[in-house]
Amino acid sequence: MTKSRWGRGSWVNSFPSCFRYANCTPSKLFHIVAFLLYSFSSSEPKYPTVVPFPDFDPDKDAARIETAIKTKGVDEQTIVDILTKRSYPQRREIAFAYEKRVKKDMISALKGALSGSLESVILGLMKSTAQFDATEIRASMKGLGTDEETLIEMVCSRSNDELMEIKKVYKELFKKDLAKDVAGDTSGNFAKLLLALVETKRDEPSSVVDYEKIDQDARALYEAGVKRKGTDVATWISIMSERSVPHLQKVFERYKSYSPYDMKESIRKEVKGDLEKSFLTLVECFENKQLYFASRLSDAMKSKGAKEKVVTRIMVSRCEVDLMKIRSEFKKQTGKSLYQTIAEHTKGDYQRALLSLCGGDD
Ligand SMILES: [Ca+2]
Repeated sequence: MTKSRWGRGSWVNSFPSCFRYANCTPSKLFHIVAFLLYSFSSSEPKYPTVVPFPDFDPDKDAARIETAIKTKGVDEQTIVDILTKRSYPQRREIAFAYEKRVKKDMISALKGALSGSLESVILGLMKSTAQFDATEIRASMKGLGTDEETLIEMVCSRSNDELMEIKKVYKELFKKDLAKDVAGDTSGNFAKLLLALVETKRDEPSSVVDYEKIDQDARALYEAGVKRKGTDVATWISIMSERSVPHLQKVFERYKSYSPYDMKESIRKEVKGDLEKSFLTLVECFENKQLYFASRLSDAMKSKGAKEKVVTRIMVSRCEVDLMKIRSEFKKQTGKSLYQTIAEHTKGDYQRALLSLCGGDD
């Protein structure tokens, strides 16, 4: 078998030579390679609002943050302006430069200098997306009781690739197994559904459309739910946790030729409580994930006193993933831009941070 032109070996070997002529410093080259590897590491295309800062100088940024933290009353603006406009790898480099310079951990220093919702945003940004997600999931289960709303959002909206990364990071950070923690904190069919998702058995999207399987799955979903007395939840769980997203989109279309109710209406009729919310979140995300996040943001900001936790979580976790697309869904859905809505419903340095992550008005 011949090795593909884009095989790992040839790619890595040929890469430096093509840049040797472009007057590339080793550090610049490192950034280019890191960025390319980062971009290729996920199968899903990215639509970030936070991108690498072009004239990046970690030492200069670290020095400005040091001064901002030392300033009487803390210069929050400078901290916000720097950290919301750097990519995650750049923020890590700033933290490294800061520690080299100040001989103190930058995250602890930020923790001491900031408070409230602003602190949550900035400390959230100092984690990678997977670390942030894992930490949010952990927090939703820690202590007495469970924050099911958060748990459902996190587990049901994340792709298979994201969940695989979250599981890995969860183990690294907390020395615990995500599946075991979910099993210990939930029960019944709700637990079974979340566990099936955490098992990450979803098929990769295929270039071949299998119409027979689409029809079979649509009929199976109907026969397990609307057609029979009670609900065969196990069948719903296995189809919704194992099939690829493009396949499921076609299944839900086909479903309408069997059932007088579409999939979401069927879910509302058949199941209740956290199980209902989980299935609805799944179907909404299969259909249009960015619209789901846009609606969550809109609801959270409409509610009195803005549910800052939800707003922070979505803005921080999606700004380097798909926030640009969420912005356009938000505008389509509500008629108002996300930027304007944030400006109306939040205030102070927290608002400044969110607007900066939002990246612009639409
Ligand atoms: Ca039924």
